[in-house]
Amino acid sequence: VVEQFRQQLPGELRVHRTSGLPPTRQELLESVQGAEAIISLVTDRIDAEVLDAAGDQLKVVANVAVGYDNIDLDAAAERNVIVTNTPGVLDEAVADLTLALLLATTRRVAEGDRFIRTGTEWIWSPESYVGLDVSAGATLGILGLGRIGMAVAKRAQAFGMTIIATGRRAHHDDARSLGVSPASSIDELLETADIVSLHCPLTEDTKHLIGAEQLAAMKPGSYLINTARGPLVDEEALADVIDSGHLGGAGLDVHEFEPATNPRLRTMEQVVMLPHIGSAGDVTRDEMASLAFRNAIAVLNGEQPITPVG
Ligand code: 8YV
Repeated sequence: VVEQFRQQLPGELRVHRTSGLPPTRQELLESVQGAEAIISLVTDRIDAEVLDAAGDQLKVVANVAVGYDNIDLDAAAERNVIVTNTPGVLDEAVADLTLALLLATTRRVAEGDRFIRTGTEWIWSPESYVGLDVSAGATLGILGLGRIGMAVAKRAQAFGMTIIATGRRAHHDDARSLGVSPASSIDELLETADIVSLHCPLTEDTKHLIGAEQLAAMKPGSYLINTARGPLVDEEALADVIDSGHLGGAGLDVHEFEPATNPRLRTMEQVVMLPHIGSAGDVTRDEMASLAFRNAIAVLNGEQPITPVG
């Protein structure tokens, strides 16, 4: 995708990720100098210091992600820098991975796989690896029903799940047609759902949205799935509640202190952890990169960006 857009760019294109690793803070500060457009990833913290290091000519930061909690929007607005994201193109891929985690935890897929890899002798038994039958009327609670949540609902509907959701969209007809009923509050959703799946953005208000109190309010034996942002969940509280036997398990694609992962959660059989691969489908990643470049090029050409933030 980078090569495809190189010729269309009005100026020079500098690529600072040749090793595959994110740039260090120093490398980031140096690499943005003089840039008119920055194409950023979630691992790049774009704050006032980075924007100032770029200089007054900077016009746009195009994030290759739907989430933009890595960017200081106020600092960008103060400097008249447009910020764009990549909504829409990754909904299906993230929803697929959400269902993968949902099934991996409830039906103990990763646990069974780990067991087989130990090489231990085993004999089939009707009791072994019994998990939650999601297709037997389990209730899925979608916390923060947006585009991705809707794609999750579409899949859950096919599984015959009862679906409840929070968020404005939960009251819309398109949600109703997917079998989604609005939950009156987060508390009601937590108390009712057999599986709670998080799909809200990370903001100051949603940090630790799921803490000790909320985890205690969840149904005994229920599951938490997070393909949104790690800091939505207080991981130590999650480890405590799984340790206590109150929750059935958790599926986490994202982590509170990425790239670090919680050492307690890592030891728990009921927990499935992935390295933030929600949108890592081959077609999806190209579409995300392409949309970010098209946003940047539009702004550089003096046109309206396709998907501005805000
Ligand atoms: C990406 C994501 O993997 O879109 C997001 O907000 O977290 C993921 O889809 C990541 O942002 C790539 O930069």
